[in-house]
Amino acid sequence: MDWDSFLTPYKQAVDELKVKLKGIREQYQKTSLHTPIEFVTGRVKPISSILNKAERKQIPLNRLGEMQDIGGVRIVTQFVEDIDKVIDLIRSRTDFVIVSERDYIKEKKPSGYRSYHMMLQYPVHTIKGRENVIVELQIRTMSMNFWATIEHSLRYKYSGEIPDDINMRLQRASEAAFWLDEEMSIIRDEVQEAQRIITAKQRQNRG
Ligand code: 0O2
Repeated sequence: MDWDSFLTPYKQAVDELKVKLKGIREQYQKTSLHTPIEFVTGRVKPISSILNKAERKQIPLNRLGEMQDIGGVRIVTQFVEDIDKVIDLIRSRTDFVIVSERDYIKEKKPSGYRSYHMMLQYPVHTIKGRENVIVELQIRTMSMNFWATIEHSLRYKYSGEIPDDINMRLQRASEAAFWLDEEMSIIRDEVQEAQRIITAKQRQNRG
């Protein structure tokens, strides 16, 4: 298996998408608008993880292109409402095709995992010509990301067999993360409302 030539288009796709998505954030930062993108990360799945997953999902090596998260990009937002804004921004793009979407926020995974996933078919131009690769875009809040990052490293530590008591605590932590997202949105709405009242009063006093 020539891993280098197999993974090169994925690396290019991830790198290009990161630049483009960070560009959106920078454009927002130049305005007075709230930026729906807090930060962007991306990675190409390590070969050992590709092989593990291929074995788990019984994908033969000559069909690895079917694995949809070899290239992965993540957008992390401050608020849950920002996720819808980001989804709209992604849907309006013409430089890639959205192949499928999975809403693990409306329906969280049994583990407690919440995130919005979009599978993008992204064209890269290599010296061998144009090639379409699938990149998994994950969109989640900072709170969802906090939970998923810790749960992911625990799952790795316990080789996928997380003890029942830890699993239960992770479920509770997932509910706490959900509550935190809701609370932060309410606080933001109240601050914005207070700001509107203050601005309106200032205008009245001036006029
Ligand atoms: P990595 O590279 O280590 O992040 P499935 O078999 O249904 O669980 P599938 O069909 O491959 O997974 O697709 P799905 O559900 O979109 O999951 C792909 C990626 O989503 C995972 O990659 C994780 O990054 C994330 N994810 C999905 N479920 C969970 C979860 O319960 N907890 C956490 N922390 N992340 C999750 P990998 O395979 O873990 O690889």
